[in-house]
Amino acid sequence: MDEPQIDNKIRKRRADLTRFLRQEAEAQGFDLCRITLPDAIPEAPARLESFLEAGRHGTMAWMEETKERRGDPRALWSEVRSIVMFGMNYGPDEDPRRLQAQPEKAAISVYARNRDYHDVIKGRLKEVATRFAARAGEDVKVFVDTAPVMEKPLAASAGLGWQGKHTNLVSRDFGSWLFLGSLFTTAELEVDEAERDHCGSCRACLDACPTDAFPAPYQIDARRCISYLTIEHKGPIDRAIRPAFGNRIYGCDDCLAACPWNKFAAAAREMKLVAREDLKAPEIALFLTLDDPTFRTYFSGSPVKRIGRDRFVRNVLIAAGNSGLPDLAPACAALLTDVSADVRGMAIWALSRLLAGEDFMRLRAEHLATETDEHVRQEWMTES
Ligand code: B12
Repeated sequence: MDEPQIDNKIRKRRADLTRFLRQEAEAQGFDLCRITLPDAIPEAPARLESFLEAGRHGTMAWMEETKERRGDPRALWSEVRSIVMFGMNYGPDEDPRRLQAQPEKAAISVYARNRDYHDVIKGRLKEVATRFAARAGEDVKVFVDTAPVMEKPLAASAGLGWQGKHTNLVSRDFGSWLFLGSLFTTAELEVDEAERDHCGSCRACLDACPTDAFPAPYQIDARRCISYLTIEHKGPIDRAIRPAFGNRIYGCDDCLAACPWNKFAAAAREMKLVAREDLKAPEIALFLTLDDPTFRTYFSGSPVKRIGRDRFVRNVLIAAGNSGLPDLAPACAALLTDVSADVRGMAIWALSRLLAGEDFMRLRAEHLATETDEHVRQEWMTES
């Protein structure tokens, strides 16, 4: 065969494999599937480095530990030749911010209202990967969220959308409600074009953040993000920021929900990731009574289960404290003797906001003398 014939053969194989891949992605229910190259995000390592240097990752030490691999897909897998990025729309039925007007309810962010999306997406990606590997005779690896892969810049370079000012990927068709996943392969595929930024002068997401977590457009300080504080952060939460949580007990959707591009998500949506009815607007009162076994049963298969009962109840107590509902006080008081210091500490804070001064002081007189944890003692002392 002469040179042009070889070129044609290679081009045809690339086109065939790419078409096959897109068909498989569609069959598995992915809304977007586009391809980029491993060297397509040259600016990402330096941006990741400055994020880490500023300490904006908080206690997520794994981000620092994996930064070389995270910043460069070839450092993660040297043989990778193409990266396929997948997007799945999870747009909600209604604006999740509406729940904020109901102080007796607890707000769980939209992505966590059903099965763990890691499991859902990984299962589907594995299906695509198995069929693709068999067809192409090439190696593949699939990643969702937890691997050291910078999914957002890669998705932007593949043209799924662009990184919005809230730093997440925004799509013209699905707005800000997209989960991402990736397939790395040794196969050569047809590469797609990057999408350009369509945020313009809009700053709705930045202004919507209840805790001012964006030091600048396109940059986040995770340490101030309610998503980080309720999910990733262990231990006590800074007192000054607690009131801004409102009734958000797991994650936060405000920056996503404010995005004007979401109007297309509603139009494009098929009901794929349906929320569990009992997680759409659950009662704070119910969650205050969860012990470890009931928590595990209630959140079986849900991403919420990952944070464990103690951190979860800590978050629920913040919502109780913010509710202004004295009816919740007895359930909070029952947690003053909880085995978890985080729970006891936050129960004190909630009660300081729900009870009259003298009632609070009575509880303090009852519990402070026997309290041994330094943080919890501080909670009692600060409220005096
Ligand atoms: C760590 C992490 C978090 C942290 C930190 C968030 C963050 N923005 O990094 C916390 C716990 C706060 C978090 C929260 C959430 N997360 Co999260 N998270 C991740 C994770 C594991 C890594 C992200 C990362 O690498 N961060 C490091 C920083 C440095 O990277 P970056 O955000 O891309 O930073 C870029 C910008 O700063 C940018 N930049 C800097 N300067 C400038 C200037 C210009 C002009 C431009 C254009 C860009 C730019 O360059 C950097 C590199 O690209 C990814 C999964 C993954 N493996 O990628 C999911 C992921 C980003 N999370 C996701 C989701 C859904 C959420 C939440 C919505 C969950 C919720 N409802 O509570 C919130 C959203 C909060 C927010 N606004 O980001 C999705 C986002 C999907 C999407 N459409 O983009 C991902 C991709 C998971 C997934 N597989 O679907 N998350």
